[in-house]
Amino acid sequence: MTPRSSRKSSAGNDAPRRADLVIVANRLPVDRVEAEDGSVGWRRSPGGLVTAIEPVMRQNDGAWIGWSGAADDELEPFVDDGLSLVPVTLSAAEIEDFYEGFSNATLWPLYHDVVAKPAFHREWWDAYVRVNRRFAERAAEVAADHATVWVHDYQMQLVPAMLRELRPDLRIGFFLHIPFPPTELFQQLPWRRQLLEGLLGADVVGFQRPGASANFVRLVRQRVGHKTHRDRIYLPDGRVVQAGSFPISIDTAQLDELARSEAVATRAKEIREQLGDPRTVLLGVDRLDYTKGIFDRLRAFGELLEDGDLTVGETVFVQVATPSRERVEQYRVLRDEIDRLVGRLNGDLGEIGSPAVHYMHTSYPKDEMAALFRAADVMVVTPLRDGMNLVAKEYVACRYDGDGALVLSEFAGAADELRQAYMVNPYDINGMKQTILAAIHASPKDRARRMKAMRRTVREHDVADWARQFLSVLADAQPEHHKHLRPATED
Ligand code: GDG
Repeated sequence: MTPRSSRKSSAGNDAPRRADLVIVANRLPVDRVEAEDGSVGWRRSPGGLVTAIEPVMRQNDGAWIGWSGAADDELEPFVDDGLSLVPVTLSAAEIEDFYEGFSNATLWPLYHDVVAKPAFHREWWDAYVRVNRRFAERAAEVAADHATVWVHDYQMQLVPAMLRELRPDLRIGFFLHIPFPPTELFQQLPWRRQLLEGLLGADVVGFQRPGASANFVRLVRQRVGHKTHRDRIYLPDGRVVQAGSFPISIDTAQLDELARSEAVATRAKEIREQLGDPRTVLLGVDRLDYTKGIFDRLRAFGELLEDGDLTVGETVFVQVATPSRERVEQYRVLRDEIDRLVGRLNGDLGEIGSPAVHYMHTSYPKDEMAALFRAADVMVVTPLRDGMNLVAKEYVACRYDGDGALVLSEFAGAADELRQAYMVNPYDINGMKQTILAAIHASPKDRARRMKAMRRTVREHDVADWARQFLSVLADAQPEHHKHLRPATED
């Protein structure tokens, strides 16, 4: 991947001023890049979160607190392209216990319907508490009086309460990017009460879907014993915590523009040629994660070929699986399983020059992704459980031509909004096979009608809109002693 922009950091010289808006997330929004001359710079990581929050950060002297991604990185706060970044150091042992352990081998599977078995280890929990406290202390130092702090995701669930204890003057919001499980599953956690109390330090606790928000409120009532009314929680000290759903989105206009570019159009055409000009291109794009349903989706496709409903060469499946969490055991096992399945499908069903599945275990730049989206007749997004799934929305944003069909799991948050997709239950292989066939054989008119409606949805609700909505609900929370953020100005 070529760096989109790489700038030298100004470490040390530009310690951030105390900020009126502080973002707390596990990772900083930049990756370290080393130039050929050995000098170190930073490249903005791709991703909607930073794009969405950047304007309001700039308007409010915002600061972003997060980990650099490397072990034992002792970095001073620095300014990168006008954004104040405040690194938090993690030791190699903390990466193992807090990040790979409690975050990704306990919480991640538990919050995704236990599609893999969560592991519970007390030393992982201890590291989670320790690291959350470090983030909270950093936020307490950086936030100006009465500032707004927006805490993100499952790695940081104790930060709101820890921060409130240190700085009761702050307005604190929390947003969970992944699902929040039903009470029956959450109860398994030996530290269930501590996590709920951690979240209750926030004024607003946001989720992707209304069901997740309802799960949280119910759990607080049952486990912590607080009074609740609809999506409000009444704490004994008089504070009110507001829960709610804020479905995240993408930078629709930016993707639409990229997809329309000459370079992407040319590349999309080239991709189809390289695939042997098949009649139908099916595409999957996912982090290589067991929640994404890659295995069952490829199995369904293999059976369609075996049954004779589809023909190798005429129909191809392109699966991009971005490497992810490779040091976590369950991810290594999954990689082997997919490798074996793809090998079997291509060995049994492929022909010389025409493999059944084109499997790429790699990550691509944004413009290559846009070209793949444009080249694909059917996008297959079949997670077993997913907070939202941005890939589904990105596919829609790239199809300005009004063509293309989206096959979408009803267990992805995106299913609430992209209702005109071809919906599947990813556990039902026969149902998935039928729906994939229906998407392939749909009339251009039907595809265009569905795509038009879905495009309207992602145009009307983009990531900037998501950030605005969350921050405006947060701004209305407990107004009496808080400072108001300045809205982002349009430029
Ligand atoms: C979590 C939640 C929620 C993937 N491969 C490449 C690449 N990507 C980009 C996609 C998309 C993003 O990564 C993945 O986002 P998803 O939403 O699909 O999934 P998670 O990573 O699991 O994200 C999820 C999300 O947080 C936001 O709240 O929707 O439910 O699990 O943007 O395009 N981008 C590039 N090359 C790749 O190879 N450039």
